[in-house]
Amino acid sequence: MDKLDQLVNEARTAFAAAADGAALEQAKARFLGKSGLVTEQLKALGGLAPEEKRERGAAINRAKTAIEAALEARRDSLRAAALDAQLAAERLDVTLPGRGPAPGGLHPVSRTLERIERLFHSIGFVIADGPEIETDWYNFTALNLPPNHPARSMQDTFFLDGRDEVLRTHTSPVQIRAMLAHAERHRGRDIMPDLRIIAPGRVYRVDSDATHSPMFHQIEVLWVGERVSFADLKGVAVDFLRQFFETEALQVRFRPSFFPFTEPSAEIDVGFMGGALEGRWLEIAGCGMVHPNVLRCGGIDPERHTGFAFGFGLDRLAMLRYGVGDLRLFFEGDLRFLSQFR
Ligand code: 2U9
Repeated sequence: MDKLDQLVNEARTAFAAAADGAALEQAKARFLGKSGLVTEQLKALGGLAPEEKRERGAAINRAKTAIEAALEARRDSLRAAALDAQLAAERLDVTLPGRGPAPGGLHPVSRTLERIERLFHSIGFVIADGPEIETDWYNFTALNLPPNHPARSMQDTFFLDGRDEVLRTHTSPVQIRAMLAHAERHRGRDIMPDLRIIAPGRVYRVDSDATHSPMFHQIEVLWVGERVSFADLKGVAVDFLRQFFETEALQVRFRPSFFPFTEPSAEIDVGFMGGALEGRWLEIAGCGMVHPNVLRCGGIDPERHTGFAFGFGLDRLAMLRYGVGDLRLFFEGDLRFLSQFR
């Protein structure tokens, strides 16, 4: 075989062996580059006679054209292979159904709150709210916790730097505000209608573990009127708890306790008959008759009116209702947890 034919064959083989663009460009340099094999042939023309030089030159140019054609063909086939690979990798099944927006749902604590609000609304209670940043007076003093009173340390408080304000540690200040507004509305009249409110909302305490969060939700229930008694408190609380847990078989007990804002005071425990919690008493709420000092701070005459109050943690009720063991799950925003409540 002629030397030039051999060169063309070698180039074809080298181009075919190049697996990608970079390898192909290297092979090209070996044949067509400045010091490549074809250029070497052209340089060797110098020593030939004119007639021979023309013939040899034409033959080298034919060989060069053939090598260039082989190079272009290989470039095309590598480009086509790369495109095929990309198309295979990015393959789309356009017949698949679309993803669409994920359906949302109410947070389990919100669902529990809505349920409780409906229950109390059905027996004539109105929902009240107020600020989460409270003055020391509304959060403590008006609730029978004067400055330097030892019971103030029962609640670990977030104080606001350099101000006479705190993040409210309970929703009780809402009730003080509601009593003051109610008393003002009916001032000078012979009769003050009963005040029946529930105060749900966020409260804050320096506390954090599986059953305590620095922010949690409380609901407090208040009924003020003439001759409101502990028997009314028991009736409303027991009725509410049986409706909430959807069982008439729920046992409820009142254990004497102490709170500065109520006198007498009690803890409310519930006992389940049947189910996973059978045989256990769970502390569920605190309660009592509103302390006369507290009524007075709310503008209500304790000689004429009495009231009961009870308070409980909304998150704790939601945990019991949905069987959630760690309070922190409610506040982490993890959709794997939350989507179970849709
Ligand atoms: C006014 C007067 C009295 C509300 C009450 C409790 C007892 C109580 C806790 C239960 C669990 C708070 O969420 S918790 O940590 N609450 O023990 N709450 S009596 O008494 C009031 C409220 C407002 C004007």
